[in-house]
This record gives sequence, structure tokens and C-alpha cells, in this order.
Amino acid sequence: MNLLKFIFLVISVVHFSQCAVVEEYKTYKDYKLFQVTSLDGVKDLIKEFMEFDDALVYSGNKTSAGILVKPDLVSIFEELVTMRGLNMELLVEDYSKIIEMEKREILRNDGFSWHAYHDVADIHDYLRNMSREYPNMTELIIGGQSYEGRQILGLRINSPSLHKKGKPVFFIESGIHAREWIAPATTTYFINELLTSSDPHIIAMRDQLDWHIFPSVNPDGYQYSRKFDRMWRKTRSKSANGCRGADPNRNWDYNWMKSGASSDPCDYQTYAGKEPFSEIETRSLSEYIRTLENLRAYVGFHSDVQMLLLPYSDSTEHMDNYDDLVTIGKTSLDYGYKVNREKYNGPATAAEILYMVSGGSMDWVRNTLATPLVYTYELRGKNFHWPPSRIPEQGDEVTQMMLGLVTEANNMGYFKTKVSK
Ligand code: 0X9
Ligand code: ZN
Repeated sequence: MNLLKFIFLVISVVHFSQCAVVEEYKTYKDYKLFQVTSLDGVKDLIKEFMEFDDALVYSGNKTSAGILVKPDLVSIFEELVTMRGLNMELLVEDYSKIIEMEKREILRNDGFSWHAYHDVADIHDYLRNMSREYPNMTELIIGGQSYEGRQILGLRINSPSLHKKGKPVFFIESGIHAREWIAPATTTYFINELLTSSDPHIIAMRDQLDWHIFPSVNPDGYQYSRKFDRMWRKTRSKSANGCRGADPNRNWDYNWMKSGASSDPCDYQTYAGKEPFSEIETRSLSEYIRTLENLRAYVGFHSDVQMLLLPYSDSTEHMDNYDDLVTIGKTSLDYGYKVNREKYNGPATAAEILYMVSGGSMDWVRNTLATPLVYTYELRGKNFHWPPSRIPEQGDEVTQMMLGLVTEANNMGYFKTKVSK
């Protein structure tokens, strides 16, 4: 081979290896799901075990966690748990079976519904269809962009039946964490209820407020969790070292990286990004939120620890209207409870009942914009695989929770309209 041919070959190989990074589907074959409990020690266990597994999947709170363990690390994991004297239970022997089962259920193709989990394109089509069907009270809104060029698309519902201008704004964000599929599904369910319900209370709630609702604010991550890695949580941006994504709920510019976040771009779950608002999703969405005049309520939907969280996530100090937030939050939970008799933890600061984290959307909104009513709902599930056939169950619950929130906020004078035209 002459020198020229050799150089050409080297260039081709390098070029090919850069272009043709074929994404591999992560099966989770023989991964085991353990539930670990103890009054403390769970956090340290996760920290220690992360030294063995750089793509560790876990979720939970201060005293209990579900941890997904690679087959070849099971004995090390069991040793660490025993050494620390923690309680452990094997919940799932082969996690791939759960993912496969779920896949069979979501691959239905019978139009947009609430008994399947839909991809971003279908969610966007649904929003477009609704904006066409209800042109007098809705408009499509673009809350920002994603790294891979998708839109953060939402629906504004601002009915003219009362005055259209100066209404209190109610903002909803969901799906910031890619794998929490029940959140976008519940949010589109709620949109549907607002637009189609004949319940006079729901109609009154719809007409009173100016709703800005974004079902999927991390669309790249969501798509990736559908196609390649069911447990993906972050965005899909590329770090200098090649690792992908940052946790969009650690990336907001308030107390960034103060607690509960990682500075390692390869951290599978809580990498906070290279700087505050490094992610285009959080940066663009925050710019959108800043433009909202009269923003009175901000709600984020996550899953799956069944809690109602208040700011702040990194401090147990109570805000000036903490008591009001608790009263309103309690009414919201009471309304929800009536639907399925399911009890949520809280309302309380995230720092008190979940764990300390910084850089979340809720804290930024409260601190930067002084929005009076700010909540994060952690929906139900015990894992991220809520059966699609049961989406309406949480959809109805959330609809009632929103009704409870709005009703009590009205009682307490939080939604007074400024301009009446
Ligand atoms: O850790 C999180 O970002 C949230 N829990 S989750 O299991 N869905 O990942 C809780 C965040 C609470 N704090 C804020 N929303 N700021
Ligand atoms: Zn979440």
C-alpha cells in the first residue's frame, strides 16, 4: 500500500468512527432491582456503589431506594449492603422483562389515546389538533428548543368567555425527566379535561385562568428513553469528553451545584451541566417563563414517589407564604384523594421530605420570579412503568388536584384578575 492510500484509509476509519456511532439499545437483561431501606445510609450506599457502576440507575428518598444492579455487580452490591447493615429486598430478577412487557403495551397504533404512551411527534400532533379544534380559546406556544432541534411545544388555553387579558397565569411543565412517562401522559389528559369536560367546576377553572401547559419539556431525552434506554433521565447534549446529557432539573440558575448534583458529565443521573443553563432546554424555557406577566402558579409534574413538594429543595427554611402553600396544597391533595383514595406525602419542602437538591426548576421560578404558588407533584408509581391502561386513573386524580389547588387559591385571594376588559 502506498503512503497516499494509507493516509486515505486512516482518514476514512477516523471519519467513519466519528459519524457512524451506532446507538445501541440497552436491554437491561438480567439487571436486578433491589429495594434498600434504612433510616440512613441509603445515600452513602449509592455513592459508594457508583464507584463500581458509572451508569447506576436509582431513585427513592432519604430512607429507601430502588437500585438497579448490573448482573456482574450483584455480589459486590450485596456485600456493600450487608457491610452497612441495611435491609434489602430483591424486587425484580430480570428487569428486561418489565421493559419488554411495557413495550408490547405502548406499541399500539390506534391514534392518540390515554391507554398508550405516545412519542413526541404524536404529543405535538395532539396539541396541534386541539389548537385547531378550539381556535377561540387555545393557541400553540413554543417554550423553547431542544439540543437535537425539537420544539418544546405547548398549548395555551385562554378562553374568551371571561376577559382574555390580565388573567392570572397558570404554568405547567412536565416530562423534564425523560423516563417519567406518566408525567406527559397525565398532562395531555389534563389538557383534554380542560377542553372537553362538561363538569361546571372544570369549565370555571379553565375559563378563569390563562393556562400555559408544556407536556414534554425534555423531548430529546423522552425520545431516547423510548428508543434506546428506558431509564434515561437527562437531556442529550454532548460534553467535551463525549458523555451525553445533563439533568435538566439540576441545571437552573439558582444555587446551582449547591447540593444533590454531580459535576461529572458521565454521571448517569444528576450531572448538573457545565454551567447554569448550559442546556438549551432549560435556558430557552426559562426565557419563556420570564416573559409571562402575572404568573401566579407554577406546577411541575414528575414521578414516582407520590409526594407534593414545595420550594425550596435545598433548604428547610420556610418561605413567607409557606402556610398558604401548605393549606392550598392540602386541599389539592384532598381533592385528589377522593378519586382513588391514594394518599400523597406532603405538602412539605422537597428538602424536608425527599432529599436536598439544587438547580431545580421549581426553586428557580420561586426565587427569581417570586411566583407565589409553586409546586412539584411527584406522581404515583413505585417505578417508572405505570401501566398505560391506567393513565386515566392518575389523569382524573391530577385533574381534581388542580381543581383543589385553584379552588383554595381562589379562597385565599391568589387569583385576583388585574385587568377586567
Ligand atoms: O430529583 C428530582 O429532580 C426530583 N425527583 S425525581 O425522582 N422525579 O427525580 C425532585 C425534585 C424536587 N425539587 C425540585 N423540583 N426543584
Ligand atoms: Zn423527576
